[in-house]
Amino acid sequence: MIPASELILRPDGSLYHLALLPGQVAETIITVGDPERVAQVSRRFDRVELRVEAREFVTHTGELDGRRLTVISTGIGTDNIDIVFNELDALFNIDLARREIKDRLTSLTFLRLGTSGSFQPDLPLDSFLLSQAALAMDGLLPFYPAAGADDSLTTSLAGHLAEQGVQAPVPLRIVRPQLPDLNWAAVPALAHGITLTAAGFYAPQGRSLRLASGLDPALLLALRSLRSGELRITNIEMETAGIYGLANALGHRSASLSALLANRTAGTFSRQPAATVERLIDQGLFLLTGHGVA
Ligand code: R1P
Ligand code: URA
Repeated sequence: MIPASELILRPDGSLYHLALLPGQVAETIITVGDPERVAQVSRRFDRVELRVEAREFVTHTGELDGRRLTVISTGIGTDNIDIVFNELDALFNIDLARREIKDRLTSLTFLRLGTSGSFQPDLPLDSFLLSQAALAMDGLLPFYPAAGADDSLTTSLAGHLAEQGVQAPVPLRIVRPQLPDLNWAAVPALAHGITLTAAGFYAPQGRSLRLASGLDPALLLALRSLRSGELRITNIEMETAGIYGLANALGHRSASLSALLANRTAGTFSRQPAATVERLIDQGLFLLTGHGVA
């Protein structure tokens, strides 16, 4: 039996942070960072059956073209991914009344629709990218031994950094997800790559405003020049490694689709971020349901 201090429930039996009850969430879940993006997604549903809001976690469940979908905001960062993924998994795979892990586990499908900064000069602003893998530079995954790592990619990264004579500020590992079986080829000009997940937006991504970033520019250059077959580090954001690691550990499928709003090599930012995010939502829903145009 899982004690009350570990699996915390509200008086109505819902989960402590997400305020959700079993049955309220679909097996296909879209995660977004920005709570306002939840309604932007669910506005496209044919009907919405549930709206719940708790802190930065806004959840809408509904249906589009006969497919039940949930969209939930995680807020920013992998610390929130820890909460969202554990509590969503508990909704399906723990008997909350008996506080016991169920015998039959449900495998969920996650699709992150988020924004990101391009890490390579040839990836244009306002284009879309599928994360084939994620490089964790945040700090969550060491707490989850079951998150695993892609040993070959992680070893080639370590070798590359050693060759360049640079060191990372935290231990680095690359995780590869079980991608959902979706028709990725239908998304026009979709780039693929390894997504770097950082512990913050400013110094941890190499940005300096009034405070100089302690991220070694030589490390950034070395990360940018890593090549492993077709793969390279393409973009930087704040959730994907947590999503991929926790989804793997819990037995779920996950994919992270990013709109590249900043180009960190050119120092530029999208002139149409809102329109680009709307297009990203259309693409995500097209992938999951076939609804709309790619
Ligand atoms: C930073 O501005 C936020 O934007 C990105 C980052 O991962 C971080 O959460 O994603 P979202 O647009 O989904 O929030
Ligand atoms: N989100 C990030 O985390 N970084 C960027 O540069 C853009 C969006």
